[in-house]
Amino acid sequence: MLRVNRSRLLARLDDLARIGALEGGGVQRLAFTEQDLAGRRFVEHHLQRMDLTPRIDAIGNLWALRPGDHPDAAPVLLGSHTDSVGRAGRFDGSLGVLAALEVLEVLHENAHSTHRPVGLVSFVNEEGVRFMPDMMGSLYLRGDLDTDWVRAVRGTDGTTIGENLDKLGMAGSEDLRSSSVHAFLELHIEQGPVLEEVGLPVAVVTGVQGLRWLEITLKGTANHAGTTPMDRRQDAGLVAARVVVAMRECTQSIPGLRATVGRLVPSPNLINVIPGTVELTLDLRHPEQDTLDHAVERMRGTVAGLAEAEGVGYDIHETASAPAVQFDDLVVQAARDGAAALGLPVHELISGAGHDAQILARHCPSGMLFVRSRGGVSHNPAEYSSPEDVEAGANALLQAALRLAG
Ligand code: HGY
Ligand code: MN
Ligand code: MN
Repeated sequence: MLRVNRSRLLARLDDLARIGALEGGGVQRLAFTEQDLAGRRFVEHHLQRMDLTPRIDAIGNLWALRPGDHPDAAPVLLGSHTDSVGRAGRFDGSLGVLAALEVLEVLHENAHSTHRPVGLVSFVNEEGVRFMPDMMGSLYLRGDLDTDWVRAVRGTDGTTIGENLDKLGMAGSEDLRSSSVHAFLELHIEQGPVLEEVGLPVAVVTGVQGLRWLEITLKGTANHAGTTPMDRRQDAGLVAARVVVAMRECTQSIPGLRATVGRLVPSPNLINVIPGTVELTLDLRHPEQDTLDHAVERMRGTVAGLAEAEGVGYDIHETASAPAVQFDDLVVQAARDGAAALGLPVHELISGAGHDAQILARHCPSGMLFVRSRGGVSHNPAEYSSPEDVEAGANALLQAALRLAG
């Protein structure tokens, strides 16, 4: 039975973690930066070593196919993303792309033929922390976003994606949006506590919960902290604080809802000035789409009520919406069979984090495999999966891919 080369995969994870390595640990490869491009170039280099042709589309997605016996058969794609959040670990996204590369390497060095082409895809801007929405590369690849719209997106630093693509020379000329795909399978770290709790290394993911992001601007009146009477303030900071509390209370009345205010930026952010404006973000998630939509409507109303009570203006706009999905049984079963072939007991769960597979799922049969995360920690330099678990996950990916590719 074909097996991945564990030391090669671990060495590649080390190599990629050096690209964008931060002082004091962790990695930063924000989308559409030099580090992001260097990460993609690292993968391209290893594809070229196997005589596989990296194809880059207009916003920087990477795609490469290893031919199968039937070249006109729709390919099986494996992959994930190599962009990261601001101070990231070394596994989020990277594991899925490098495990996909490892699968291609094993097929290549064993001259193993498959019925269908097997390919690697590395999606640009999965994290969406600098340019929203997240999962942008897979949304684009599926035809949901057009090129000009993406190029015009302005990031948290004020620049547009187009400016960054052009400055870095990061865009390609391929158009992959009409390419048909037989199945997409993504290996990813769990980023949560479940596998550690059940004591298993690998999970078969049966779906992904829905996600909706709101960006809120509260508009009060900046004023003097000492001279402004308490009953004459339009304090955007007070409203922001009440919104955070209201979010938490909303989760207590809607079981399964996860709500996060990850970004909260007062302005002018000075000790003796009442905040004139506050920018904050709501990240709402739930496995059932209609419950998620209800929670979003409820939070919109709550923000409006809290702002009006303080005479504070507000703008609310949605920056991301990834629907809850159930993965296709074709891919879920291949993942189960792949793990079973290895004698690997697996747990089945729904993903709490958003993933490119969630977007691809409306384009082609898609699915995921998870690898255990120590302490359930992610989006943090302390993110860690053991060499044994990484190997088990990559072998399950290999075996599942062989079943899907025939
Ligand atoms: O936000 C997410 O769930 C993913 O990490 N982009
Ligand atoms: Mn990820
Ligand atoms: Mn992530």
